[in-house]
Amino acid sequence: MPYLPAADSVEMIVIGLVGPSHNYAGLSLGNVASAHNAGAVSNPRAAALQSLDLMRALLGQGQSVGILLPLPRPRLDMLSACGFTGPLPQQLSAARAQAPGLLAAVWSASAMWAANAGTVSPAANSAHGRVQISAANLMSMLHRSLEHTDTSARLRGLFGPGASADLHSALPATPDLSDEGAANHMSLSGGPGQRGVEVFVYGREASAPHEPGFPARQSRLAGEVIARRHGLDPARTVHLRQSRTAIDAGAFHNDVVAVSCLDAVFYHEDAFADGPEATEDTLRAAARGLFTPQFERVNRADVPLTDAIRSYLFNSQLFWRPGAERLTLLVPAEVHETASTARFVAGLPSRDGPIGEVVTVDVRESMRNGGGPACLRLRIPLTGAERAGLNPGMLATPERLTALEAAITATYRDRISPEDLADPSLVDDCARAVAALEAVCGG
Ligand code: SUG
Repeated sequence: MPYLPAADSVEMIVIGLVGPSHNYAGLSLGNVASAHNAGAVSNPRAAALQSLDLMRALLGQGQSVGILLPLPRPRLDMLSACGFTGPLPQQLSAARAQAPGLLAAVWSASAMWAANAGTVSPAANSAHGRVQISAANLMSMLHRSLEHTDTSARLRGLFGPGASADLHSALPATPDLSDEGAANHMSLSGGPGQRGVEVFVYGREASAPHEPGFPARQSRLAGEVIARRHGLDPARTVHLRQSRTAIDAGAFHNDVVAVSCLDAVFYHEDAFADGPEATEDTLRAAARGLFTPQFERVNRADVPLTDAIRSYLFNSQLFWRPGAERLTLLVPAEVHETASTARFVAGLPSRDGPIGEVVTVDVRESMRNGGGPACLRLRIPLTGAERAGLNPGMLATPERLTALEAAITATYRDRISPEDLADPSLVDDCARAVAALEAVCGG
């Protein structure tokens, strides 16, 4: 049976367009790819063109695609606030000599990972009767904590003046309220736009002593606060803890080991602290009377956790093509380069599960920073009327993507090395590139 959308609901997939300062600074402790590629030379032009290819692939699958433009970088105001003042060349070279991590943070193009832009609750789940979006404070990493003000402005631009969603600002930036957005959130339902269950995934309790191992970024309290603010029904809201095993293996976000769409959860058996049986029971109980969740659970005997994290099997996009009976999994090309995950996806459509089709994309530049297809997107469920109110310039069409491609080819550099972050001419180049993109999309 195909899924039945309520109120002509469609899911808009907002894709982060990689910015012109994309680089490999190794800023994210606990993110294995970020650490591994620290200091490598990036190719921002190739990275941005890969985001356009991702958008084209989704359009080709009948999806509605929104564009999240890159943020202006570097944040020179932040350098000044940290005492690096004076003429630009001096400001940059002093920061490079005295605080290279801070310099890299103000240049980071990390806003490309739209899954961390915020947490989205469908209108059907909210007592407020409108789509709810809370910007994420991303306070656990300095470079990411600089995103939410500008990202919020981009989201307001997407919705336009008569916004059909409630856009909430980020929670106060304190460890007890550390929030990573949709990367640690799953929204389950029996069909697009239908009332469902929201799952917040946390790595630690607020104010608990720091555990040894990689940082647990999300606090439980942050999920509880967002659920309350979004007007969610506590009986249909679940808080799950990430397993320490998954975090220490490199699952710095839950979406590295689990992804969901509609009634389906595709996940690794080591993802959650409660273990797979109890986790599935919890989700079934929360969904009772609304829908029956389907689970595509991957056992470590078939795919060891290290292979899942190296290949980013679960950081795939899982979506529904209108009219289809089963879901489509859009995987990063790296999935085919690890034997266990290649074998698993080859056999996936013939399993009797919720996923009927696998398609592949190349987002290698983002992957080398630890950002796969699921990281690059934020899903926003909207009715047809809500979608009609969006700023049309921010919606992907073949023509707009062609215009963006021309702007990227004309303005983006094709290499950035760590030394380039002290180059004043890169400041101008990046400003020109972002302005060219804004001109295509109307700001
Ligand atoms: O926060 N990488 C990002 C990757 C975010 C992926 N998003 C999701 N899982 N939804 C992060 O760790 C790397 C930056 C650097 O190495 O320069 C970085 O920020």
